[in-house]
Amino acid sequence: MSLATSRMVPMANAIRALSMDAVQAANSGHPGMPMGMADVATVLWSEYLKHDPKAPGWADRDRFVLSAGHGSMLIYSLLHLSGYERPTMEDIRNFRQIGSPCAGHPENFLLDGVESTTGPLGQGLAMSVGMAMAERHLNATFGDEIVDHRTWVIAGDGCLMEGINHEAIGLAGHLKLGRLTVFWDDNNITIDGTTDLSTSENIKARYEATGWHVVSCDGHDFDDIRRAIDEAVADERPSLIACKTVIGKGAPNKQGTSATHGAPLGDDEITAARGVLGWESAPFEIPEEVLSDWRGTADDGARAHSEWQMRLDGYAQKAEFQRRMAGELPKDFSLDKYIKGLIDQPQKIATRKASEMALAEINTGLPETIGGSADLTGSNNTKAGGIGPFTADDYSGRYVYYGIREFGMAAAMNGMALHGGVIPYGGTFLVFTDYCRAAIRLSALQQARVVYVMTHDSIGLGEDGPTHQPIEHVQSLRMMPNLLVMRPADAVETAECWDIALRQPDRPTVLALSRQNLPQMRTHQLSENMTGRGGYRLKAAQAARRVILIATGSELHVAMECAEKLEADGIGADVVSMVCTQLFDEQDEAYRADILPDVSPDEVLRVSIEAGTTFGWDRYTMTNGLRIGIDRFGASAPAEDLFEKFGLTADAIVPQIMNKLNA
Ligand SMILES: Cc1ncc(C[n+]2csc(CCOP(=O)(O)OP(=O)(O)O)c2C)c(N)n1
Ligand SMILES: [Mg+2]
Repeated sequence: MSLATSRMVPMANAIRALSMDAVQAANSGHPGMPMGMADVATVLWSEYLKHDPKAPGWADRDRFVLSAGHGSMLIYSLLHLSGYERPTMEDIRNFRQIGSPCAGHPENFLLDGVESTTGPLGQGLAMSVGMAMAERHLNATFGDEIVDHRTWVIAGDGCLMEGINHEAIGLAGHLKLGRLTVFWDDNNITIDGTTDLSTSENIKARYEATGWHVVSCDGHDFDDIRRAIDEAVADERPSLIACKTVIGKGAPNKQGTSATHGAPLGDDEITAARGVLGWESAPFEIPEEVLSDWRGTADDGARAHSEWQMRLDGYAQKAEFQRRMAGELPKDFSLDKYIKGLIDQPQKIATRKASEMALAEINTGLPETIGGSADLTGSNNTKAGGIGPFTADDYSGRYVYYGIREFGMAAAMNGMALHGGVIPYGGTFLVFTDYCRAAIRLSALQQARVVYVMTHDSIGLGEDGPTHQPIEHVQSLRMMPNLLVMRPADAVETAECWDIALRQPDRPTVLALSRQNLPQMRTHQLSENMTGRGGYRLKAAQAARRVILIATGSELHVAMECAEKLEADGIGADVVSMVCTQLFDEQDEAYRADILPDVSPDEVLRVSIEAGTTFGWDRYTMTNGLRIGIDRFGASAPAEDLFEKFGLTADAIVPQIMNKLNA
C-alpha cells in the first residue's frame, strides 16, 4: 500500500536526518549516499520489500543488499525505522564506535537484516547474484509456496565501475535471474569528483548487452520510482533501475558534490539542511507520526510471513526444508565408510581426483551442495555424483558453469552461502586464488561456509610453468583470519578435509589439491579424523628422535622417504603431516607440544618441506630449523624434473639435514 506523498516525504527525511546526524556525531562516515537514495529506499522498503522486522531470519524474506556499503547509515536507518529490534537509537547514536552494531560498513554478523558485509565496492552486487541463484534453486527444489522471493540491491557508480561488475552481471544475465533488481544510484559523483573524470561508459547499454532489462527513473519522484520498480518486477530479465539522484540531497550548499560523499556535513550545513527539509526534530529524534508510518509498513510483511508459515506447516518436506535452511547436515551423513574403503584398498591418485571421489559421496548424501568451476571442470574434478547443470531452463541443477569468472564465482558463492539452504563449492587453479582473493576475504569475514576447490597446487602441475605454479599462495592464504587452508597429502586426507570443511558452519575452506598422482600415506585406520587436528604424527621415530619432518600435501611422501633414509643411518625421525596450520594452532598446548616439543634444535631438528615459499615456516621449525621450499617462481617442465630441479627430493634434502645435525 502506498502512502500519500506528504507522508512519504518525512519518512525519507527521517533517513536523511539520522544519516547526517550520526555521521556528524561520529565525525566520520558517508552522509551523501543515504541522503541521495533516501527516496528510492523509502519506496522500496515501505512498498515492495517483503520482510518481517519481527522475524528477520524468515527464510522466504526478500534479500536486500547495500552494495554501496559506505552508505551504511542508509541501512541502519531503514532497519531502525521499520522496526527491527536492533539497531536501537542508542546503537545509531554510537555509529562507528566500539561495541555498536552500526559499524562503519554493514556487517552481516552484527545485525539481523544486514544480509551481507559490504564496502569493498562491487562485491555486494556480485554476492546478490549468488543469493538470486540460491533462491531460484530452492524454488525449483521446494516450490513456489515455500520459496518465492526477490533480491534487491543498491549499488553506486563505484560498484558498477569495478571489474567484478562485469563478471557478476554477465552471469546473472546468462542465467536470466529475473528476481534480481539493482538500483543504481546514478548521481554522477565519486570521491574524486564528477564521474566524467574517469568514465565515458554507456552503462545502460552495457547492461542491456548483457541480457539485462534497464529502466530509468527520477530517484526523487516517488511515483516515478514506483513505475520503474513495477516495470522491473514485470520483466523476466534481471533489472537495472538507473535512479537519477542528487548526492547529499537536502544539504543546500553541498548537495550534488563529492563534498557530501565521505565527510560530516558540519553543523552549519546540517542546520541549513534541517531548514530545507522542514525537519524540526532534534538529532536522533523521530516525530511520532513519522515513526508510526514507518512501523506500519511492516504489516504487509508480517501478514505474508504468517501465511507462509501456514503453508510451511502443511508442507510434506517441512523438516527437510528447515534442516537445509538451518545449515545442518543430515544426522546420518558420514564419509567414514568411504574412508575405510580407501584404507582397505589404497589408491595412488591425484588429490584432485580424490576430491572428485569424495564429492561423489558428498553430492549423493548432501542434496544441499551446489558445485561449479570457473571453466576448469575437467581439471578441478568438481562435477561428481551425477549432479546436473544449473541453467536458466533448469534451476534445480546443482552444477554451475561459472565461465572464466573466478572473482564472480567466489562472490556468488558467498551470496549463496549467506542466503542459506545451500552449501556452495567451486573450483579453479590455486594460482588464481589471487583473482578470487577479495571474495575469499569476505567469505572469511562474513563467516560463510564456502569451499574453494583449488587444484594444481604447486610446481607439481608441471609443464604449464610459472604463470600457473603457485609459490606464495598457500602460505599467504594461511595468514587470513577465519579461513581454513588445507593441503591434503592423499586420498584419505582429502576425504577428511572435505568432511571438516562441510562441518564449518561459520568459516570457509580452501582445499589445495594436486594435479599429479600421490601415493596413499594413510594405510591403516586411525581412531579419529586426524586432519581435524590440523597436524598429526604420521610416523614416530624408531631410533632416538633427532629430527621432526613437517610436510604438507604432495611433499608428505617425500618426508617419509627422508625419514626412512635417516632411520637407516640410525637417526630417528618423526613425520608430521601439517594439513591445516589453522586447525593445528587451535589444538590445546599439550597436543601441540607433543607433536612439536619445545626442545633445542641440538636435540631435535625441525624441518619443513613444502613446494612453495619457505616464508613463515619458522613458525613451526623455529629459527634454527631447516626450511625446504621454493623461494622463486617455478619453471616449465615435467613435474618430476621440477621436483628434482628445485631440490624437493629425499636425495637432495637428507644431506642438508645431515649437515645441519653435524654443524
Ligand atoms: C574496492 C573498493 N575500492 C575503493 C573503495 C573506496 N571507496 C569507497 S566509496 C568510493 C567511491 C564510490 O563512488 P560511488 O559508488 O559513486 O559512491 P557515492 O560517492 O556516489 O556515494 C570509493 C572509491 C572501496 N570501498 N572499495
Ligand atoms: Mg556516485
